[in-house]
Amino acid sequence: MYTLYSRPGSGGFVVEVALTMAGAPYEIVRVEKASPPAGYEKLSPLRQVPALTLPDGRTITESAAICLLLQETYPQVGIGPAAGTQDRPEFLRWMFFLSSMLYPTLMRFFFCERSTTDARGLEAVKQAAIVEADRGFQVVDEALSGRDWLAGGQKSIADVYLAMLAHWHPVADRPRDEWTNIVRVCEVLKRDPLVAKLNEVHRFW
Ligand SMILES: N[C@@H](CCC(=O)N[C@@H](CS)C(=O)NCC(=O)O)C(=O)O
Repeated sequence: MYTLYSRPGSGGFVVEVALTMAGAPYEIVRVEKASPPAGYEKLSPLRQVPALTLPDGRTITESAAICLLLQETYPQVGIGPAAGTQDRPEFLRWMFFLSSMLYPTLMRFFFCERSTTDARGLEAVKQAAIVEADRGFQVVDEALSGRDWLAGGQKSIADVYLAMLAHWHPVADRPRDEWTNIVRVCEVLKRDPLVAKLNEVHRFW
């Protein structure tokens, strides 16, 4: 049994999609931002979600690492291309681009007070975060030009990860209209029954 620490609208969404694709047994512990469970920092030192307790009792954080681990554990369910296959390098590239470039840039907007000691500088931090996030989304949008999915010919958890991040965009709460390729991928994912079902709780769209 896996235990997923999460809350609606958070990065726990992409892990929940991966666990559900895998058909893995899991329970969800809801972690409120303002009041995480006592001792939660022992599981997630930054007190962030998602965190995943594995069947052997260890807990790991980092959404991309968790998704890659689930892909390795359940290689046949379409979470992503397996190690050694043609599409694996792109899968890894985009998983890390999303988690190491776009995710923290978006969080810089929402937690702007962590990026300056100058209270008068908060708005500038937010505006710079939007510009930088837009730069990242533009890169992804161009990469999707002429192709259906981020990693090769098949949908993967990287596409779900992208849709989640795109709906955190602080200006529109959705991908900007000009990112037509990202919008297209999101529209297809919205019709995916599994993604749509989990979105009923997470409400990204
Ligand atoms: N690098 C982490 C980032 C996780 C993260 O920033 N989670 C947000 C929710 S989407 C959070 O819990 N923020 C609360 C905080 O940072 O205090 C990951 O990829 O899992």
